[in-house]
Amino acid sequence: MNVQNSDPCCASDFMPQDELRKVQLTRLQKIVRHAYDNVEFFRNRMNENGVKPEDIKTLEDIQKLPFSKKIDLRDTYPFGLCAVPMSEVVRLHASSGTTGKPIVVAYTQDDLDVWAEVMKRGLAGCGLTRNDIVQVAYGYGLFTGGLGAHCGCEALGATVVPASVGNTQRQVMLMRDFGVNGICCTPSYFLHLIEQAKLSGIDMRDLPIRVGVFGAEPWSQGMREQLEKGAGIEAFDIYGLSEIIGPGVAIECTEHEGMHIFEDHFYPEIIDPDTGKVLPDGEFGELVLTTLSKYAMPMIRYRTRDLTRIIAEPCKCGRTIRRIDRISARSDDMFIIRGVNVFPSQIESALLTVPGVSANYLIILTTENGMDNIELNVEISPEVFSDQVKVLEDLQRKIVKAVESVIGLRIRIKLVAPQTIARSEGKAKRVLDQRQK
Ligand code: DLL
Repeated sequence: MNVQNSDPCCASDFMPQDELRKVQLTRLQKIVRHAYDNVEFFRNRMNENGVKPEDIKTLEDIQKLPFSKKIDLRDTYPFGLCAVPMSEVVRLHASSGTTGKPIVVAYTQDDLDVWAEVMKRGLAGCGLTRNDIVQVAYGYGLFTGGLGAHCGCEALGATVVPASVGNTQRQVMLMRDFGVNGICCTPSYFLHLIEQAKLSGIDMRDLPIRVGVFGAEPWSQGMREQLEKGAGIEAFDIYGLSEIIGPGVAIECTEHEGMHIFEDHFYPEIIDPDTGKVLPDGEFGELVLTTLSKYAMPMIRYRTRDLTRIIAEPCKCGRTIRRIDRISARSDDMFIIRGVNVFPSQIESALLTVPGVSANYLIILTTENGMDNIELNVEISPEVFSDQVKVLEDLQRKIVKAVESVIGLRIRIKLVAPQTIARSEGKAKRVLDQRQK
């Protein structure tokens, strides 16, 4: 049975736009009132900006509200942004963060139901059904990836294999022995699974797996091709962040032309990251999200730091909810080398246009004679590695050229032996910053 047609919760994906806008406005007014009445931080910020919940009369009025940022979650650690008594909170998650304290997020049972609903709608849109067996290889625990995907699979009625991360050989064995059809994990971890399977004599293309739901980190079109070809699957991009709910804020459909954002629960805006000005649909900028139906920890105009654009044109799949483009980068991932702004994701997309190169790479930043320097370490396949020097030099030259054409800088490339760059089980570490601060 087709879940999209039979399930009323998936019908929200196809709601007429004017109806959707009405739902959004009602929910926005309610959540702004809830945040104002119950969270001192939001009340103070709104008072400082001279705006009250009753000033939200149209969706455009959202622009009167102040932004919130990650630092606000840090400053109010752990429960300062909670809008309900702890007796209503049934789950906590946390995002590790690279420095200092983690940020904590809380959910009521209704919030968890919304999360499971959006994940279910998303997985159904990837063509998964209750007849599928889905392995969840995102980390379970404080990270939202594992449990978020897990509850979505259960809501869909699929059979979940809660493998979590790690023990790669066992993951491959489970995939083979259980006849797994779908997998949820980071794209870099799936690449690792394909490699490990190959080392133990298993070709993933021979297994029943047909759908991969990959997210939690940026990944390029080149990476998609490697995953799809390497495992004989269809790969779907899924986006989300702990502060908003976890995975399931937006996800691709089978058209693969951007990710449908579950607008009835998360209200998107794109702003110019420097001025804070709201940009029209279609223009690239920073994604700002407002949770419309999350009550334990509502987020009002949360600046995600993720760079993308809204695609408002109707999708061929018939869903009326708008799309966001692939997350091209996080504004705080950017580094400046010799005066040029560079994003790791630009390097990945350039690198993977070169045939014979794997998506295992590491960008190393150092300081040489007081100047910032960049070196790209690229792992190559065993066949290429044993080739003549001339072949390797040729490959190196091609990479230099491909990267230069995208970032405008000639950078040093080092080809390294197979299996020498550390694999990650969760989000891949693409940049090693050894610069003297
Ligand atoms: O990574 C939630 C998640 C889990 C999403 C599993 C998808 C799948 P955080 O640890 O809070 O939550 O990290 C959120 O990861 O702001 C983006 O910068 C990045 N990110 C998440 N999904 C994508 C994606 C989870 N599909 C941060 N493409 C976000 C690019 C992504 N970046």
